[in-house]
Amino acid sequence: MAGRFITIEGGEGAGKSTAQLRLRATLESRGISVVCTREPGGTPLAESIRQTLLDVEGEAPVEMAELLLIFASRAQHLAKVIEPALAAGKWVICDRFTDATFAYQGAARGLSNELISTLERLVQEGRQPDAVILMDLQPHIGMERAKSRGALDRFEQEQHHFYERVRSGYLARVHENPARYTVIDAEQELQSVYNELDKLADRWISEHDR
Ligand code: T5A
Repeated sequence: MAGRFITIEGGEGAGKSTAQLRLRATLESRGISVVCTREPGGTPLAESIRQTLLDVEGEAPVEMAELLLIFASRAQHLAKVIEPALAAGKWVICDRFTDATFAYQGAARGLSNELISTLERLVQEGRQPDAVILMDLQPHIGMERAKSRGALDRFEQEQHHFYERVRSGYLARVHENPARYTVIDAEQELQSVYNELDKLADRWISEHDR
């Protein structure tokens, strides 16, 4: 049976990695083989691109270079990790994917959706997530969480309005295609978030078994 491709999205410190760990534990406890990965990153080459993108010391890429680096890392990640895992029947849970590109490079940096869609078609060749979870919260709450963890990366040093545009960009995508997304209120206490994730995992498993 083919695998399932699930992506987790949201602003800085929204709880994506925490949600990924919970989903993994829940799915594995039901006997599902899970691969957890992230973007940018997921392979040695893609992780080195991630380093370049997040580095606060080096030369900052211009918007177009940033976009192309993200899609270069995505091409590598798809070919080396995501597609082989899905072909082997595994469930792939990816911390961020192309919705992040529309939110960050599109809505926040101002590059056009048309340009991003063109690269999406070229690089992904039709591959889309089977489900997207959006961890939604007010940006200042996410930034407080991110700051409490230590040094901030290049994206975490943007101004407040940048994160507001990221959030609006995500919510606009949900509005355009609600069936694709499950929006989770990421301001809730962690146990409530876990309860929602567990219910979601149950639903996916029953859909998959049909
Ligand atoms: N990027 C990425 C683009 O610009 N374009 C793209 O196409 C892609 C793919 C790095 C950057 O890359 C950019 C955007 C990003 O800035 P990243 O490392 O995935 O991507 O981004 P971050 O958001 O910085 O990841 P974080 O690891 O900081 O945040 P998470 O994973 O959302 O949050 P998490 O789970 O680590 O939680 C943060 C803290 O909050 C606590 C956790 O315990 C942790 O301490 N927490 C909660 N506390 C209270 N209540 C809750 N409900 C909580 N949930 C979590």
